[in-house]
Amino acid sequence: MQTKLATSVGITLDRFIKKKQNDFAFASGELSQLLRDIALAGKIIDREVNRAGLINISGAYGTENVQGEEQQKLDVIANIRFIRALKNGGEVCAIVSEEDDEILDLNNEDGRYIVAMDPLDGSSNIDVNVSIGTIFSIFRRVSPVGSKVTKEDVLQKGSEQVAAGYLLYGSSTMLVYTTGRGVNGFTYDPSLGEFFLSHADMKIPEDGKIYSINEGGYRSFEPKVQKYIENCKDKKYTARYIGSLVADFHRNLLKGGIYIYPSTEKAPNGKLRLNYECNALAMICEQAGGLATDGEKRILDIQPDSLHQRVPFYVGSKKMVEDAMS
Ligand code: AHM
Ligand code: MG
Repeated sequence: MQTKLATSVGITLDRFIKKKQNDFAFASGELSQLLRDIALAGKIIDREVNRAGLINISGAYGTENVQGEEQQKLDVIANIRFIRALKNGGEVCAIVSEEDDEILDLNNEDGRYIVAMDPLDGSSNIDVNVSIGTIFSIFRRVSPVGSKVTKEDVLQKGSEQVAAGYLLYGSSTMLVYTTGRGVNGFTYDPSLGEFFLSHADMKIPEDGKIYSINEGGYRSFEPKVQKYIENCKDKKYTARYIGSLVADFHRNLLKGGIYIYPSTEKAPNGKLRLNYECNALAMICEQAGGLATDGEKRILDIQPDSLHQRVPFYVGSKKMVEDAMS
């Protein structure tokens, strides 16, 4: 495994970003600042997530509290926090979010970047105190700076991402990201309010023994998926499924495994969204040496045609994804 805790403790995310700034093709410092904005939003969400257990005291989200104020759901709060952090940062001109039907035009025509995000994924796990995550993709706009944001800006292929990452709110909170030169993971120390480099240059094991799929849908999967599951059982692989994409992905990234959300009878394109769930994890996985496909095509090569488009998703260790495809 690639964990390099001993050598890395002490490097904060800020220092790391600064050190790596010259790696960027456009080293103006804006992308570095944007990554810092995301980390800040992550810290704020971490705080909210850790208070979620107080829900029974302060009133359930979505209901009124004792003062008669509306309690907002945690995923809505996360969305608001992220948008605010990105707006205040000033580098972003538009956001695509799972929480919003339309493109969020920040009316910042000087912003060079587009962010696609799922501010709080796996939110059905909040009430049961199970890990959840934030997923983000960063693109450079294709339209000229100083003009209105266009649909082409926000509907870019995953291969155009300049950076992508996720935050995992688990037993520790982690930020894992790539700018196309490998993957690095940072663990949050809440007592210091800092992320520290804990997983330098992450690599996914080439092969693995964990398969992650909601097997409850078995009868509605295509025969090829059913066959692959049977194959996993024949090989006595381990089944692990949290139902929280970031957590399932992160475990497989560290230990070696495959995550599958296939097409089903009810959902022929699967459940997960290309623009703000699959693209980011596909880029991270490839950068760590793994693969990501929709069953036929490389995820990063799919041209999106709508904001909330869904795709079947097979992601993980290279050999396992290749096996599943054959
Ligand atoms: P969400 O964006 O509504 O939270 O749904 C996405 C989540 C993923 O985190 C998870 O992998 C998947 O849905 C689980 O779906 P299912 O319950 O169908 O297995
Ligand atoms: Mg989601």
